[in-house]
Amino acid sequence: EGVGPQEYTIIKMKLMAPYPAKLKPLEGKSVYLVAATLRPETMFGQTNCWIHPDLTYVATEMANGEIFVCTRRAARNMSYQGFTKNDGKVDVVMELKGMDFMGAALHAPLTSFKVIYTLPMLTIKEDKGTGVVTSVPSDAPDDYAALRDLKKKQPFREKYGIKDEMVLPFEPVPIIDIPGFGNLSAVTVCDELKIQSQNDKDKLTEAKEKVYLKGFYEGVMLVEGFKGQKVQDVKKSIQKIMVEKNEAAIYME
Ligand code: A2H
Repeated sequence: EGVGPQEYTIIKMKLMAPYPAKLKPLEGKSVYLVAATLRPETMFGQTNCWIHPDLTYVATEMANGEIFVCTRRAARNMSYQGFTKNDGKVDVVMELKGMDFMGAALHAPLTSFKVIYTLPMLTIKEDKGTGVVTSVPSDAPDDYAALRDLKKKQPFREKYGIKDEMVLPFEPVPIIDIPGFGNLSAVTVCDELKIQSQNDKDKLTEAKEKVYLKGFYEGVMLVEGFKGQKVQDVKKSIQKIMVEKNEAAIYME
C-alpha cells in the first residue's frame, strides 16, 4: 500500500472455555486471537471475529506467557517488535487451520456483546495484518457485507458449522455518526451501491472510498464517554485505554 510502515492496533480477543477440540491442550492458558485494525475507536461496535477457514495460523507463545493466534508471517513480525522472549524467535505451540477454531467463543474489548464468535470471511488476505480481522459492520462495508452473507444464507452457515445463535442476534451497533451517511455508515453505503455480497469487490472498494476519509475527518462518536467528540480526536486515546488494560498492542508492518 503506502510507502513507510503502517501502524495497526492489535486487538486481543480472548478465547473462552471450553476451547475448540484442537486447542484443548491449551486450556488453562490465556489464548487470544489477535486482530489487526486501523480503527481502534470502532471497537465499541464489534459483533464477531473473522478468520479464513482454509488459512494456516499458528498459536505462538509471547514473552508474558500468553498465546497469540495469527499467521506465521505476523508472528514473525511480532518477534522483531518486542512481543517474544527472544528477539526474532517465534515459539510455535501448534499449527492450526482456520476451520480448527471456526465458531469459537471470544471475549473482546469495548464491545457491548459479552460473547462474540469467530466466523468465516473468504476475502481475508494472508499477507496483511494478522489474518484475523475484527468485525465492525456498522462502519466497515466489508464486514457488513460478509455478516449479511452469513445471515441470509443458511447453507453458508452450515458449510462452516456456524450455529444460528452465533450470527442472527448480532446487528450493527450505531457508534459513529458521519454527516450524510448517518449512524450506520457501512449499512447506508452498501444499500446505496446495492452491494450483493462480500465478493462485490469493485463496489466494496468504492464504498470504502466513500466513507473512510469522511469518517475520519467528520465522524462524531455516539458512545458513552466519548459522545460528541470527533473520531480524529479520540482515536489515539481509545487505543491507549486498551493498550494500558493489556487488551491491545501496537504492531507495525
Ligand atoms: B479495519 P489496510 Cl470499522 N485481510 O478494522 C482483509 N482485511 C483485513 C486484513 C486481512 N488480512 N487485516 C485487516 N483487515 C481489515 C475495522 C475497520 C477497518 C473499520 C473500518 C475500516 C477498516 C473493523 N474491521 O479498514 O489495507 C481491517 O479492518 C479499512 C481498510 O492495511 C483493518 O482495519 O489499510 C484494515 O482492513 C487494514 O487494511
